[in-house]
Amino acid sequence: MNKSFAKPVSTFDVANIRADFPILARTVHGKPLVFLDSAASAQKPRQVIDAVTKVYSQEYANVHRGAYYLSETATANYEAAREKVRAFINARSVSEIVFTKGATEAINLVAATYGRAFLKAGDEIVLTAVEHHSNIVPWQLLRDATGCVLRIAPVSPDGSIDIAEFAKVIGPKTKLVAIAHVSNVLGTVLPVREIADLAHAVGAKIMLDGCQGIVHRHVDVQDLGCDFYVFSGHKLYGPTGIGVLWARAALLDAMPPYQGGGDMIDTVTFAKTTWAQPPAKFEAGTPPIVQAIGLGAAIDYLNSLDRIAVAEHEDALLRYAMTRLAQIPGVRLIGTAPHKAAVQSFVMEGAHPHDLATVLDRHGVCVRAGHHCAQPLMEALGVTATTRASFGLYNTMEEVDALANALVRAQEVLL
Ligand code: C6P
Repeated sequence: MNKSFAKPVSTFDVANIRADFPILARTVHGKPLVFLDSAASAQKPRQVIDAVTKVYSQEYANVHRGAYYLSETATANYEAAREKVRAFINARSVSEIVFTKGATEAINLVAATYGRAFLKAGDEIVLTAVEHHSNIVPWQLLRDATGCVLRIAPVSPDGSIDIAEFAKVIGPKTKLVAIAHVSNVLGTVLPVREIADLAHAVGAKIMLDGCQGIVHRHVDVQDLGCDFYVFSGHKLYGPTGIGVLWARAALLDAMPPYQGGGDMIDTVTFAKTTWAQPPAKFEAGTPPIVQAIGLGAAIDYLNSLDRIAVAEHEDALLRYAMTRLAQIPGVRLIGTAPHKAAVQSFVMEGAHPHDLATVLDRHGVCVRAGHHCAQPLMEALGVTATTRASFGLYNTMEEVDALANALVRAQEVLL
């Protein structure tokens, strides 16, 4: 390693944190695991693994259906998880928290219910060029069904969203703005509060895709001024198969159900069915019980930490990574906006991102390569693919060094 790199010292006790994540102790291809793909899915702390094991081994039953002790316990734990989510994002009421199987399902829910009920031909939905496919395709399905129009706010070459450019695509026909809180490819933190004000000024609603945002930023849905906020549990150190849709109570009241089935009804006859109140109205069938409880455990875990120190640690990792990567000849950083969370894409001259990721893997370094489910963004940036390193609270400066060193070694192999 080049000794001239001044490695920042973090006061955050990352060694203690790492001890909570059993998988980080393993090796890959005989090398210590360097996991730099948390934006795709984060690793799980022992506290979450234990909570899930405890439910399955001692407290498991279906929820909202049984009059017996185990079912009542499972129901209480499931609903306690809802309250944990409510408090975590400062929603006004638990009835505003809908459990889904992930952010993707939550966005589809909003498009299929709010969208179909309240948008008509000619109405406009504003997205940005940085969106993940999960925040593009559901709106295209809605466009094809209703004749509404998609308008796209551009991304600047550094990966930022210019508020003046954004203002140009919002107008009297805008009914909905649906944007990422934080870009999964670039790490850009979008100016969501300002955009929410622009949306509301023309009477539009705003949905934030918080998949990456909730991991790296404190989220207060009331402060953000949004109308819908969605995220997935698995990126927040919780299990897969659980996501959250938060929406203002009045919106959930007005929206028709998404799916029909058990638990979402008030009364059913063959002639007519009436709906349960939200959130049950949107949770048809047996819900992801254990996954929701696991998400609650992940939130407990995060609440047990100094989240400001966590954010500072992640920001320090990002700054160090940006410095180290930028100093490797032939490496170009993709995404250098002033406001960024701990996600860094890059390209290496002469090396395909997939080949690079494969070589890095041989060094134990896990990164994602490809279009990152954001093909329109790749086109806007003039690249076909990038390699992406994304950092979680358990990553270390030494792992940034491991990435940089492996990249230099990869150059020797690939170029
Ligand atoms: N991005 C990534 O590697 P799901 O798959 O429903 O949990 O999340 C979809 C999604 C939506 N919006 C954003 C901003 C996201 O980052 C993701 C998931 C992962 O970047 C997997 S493609």
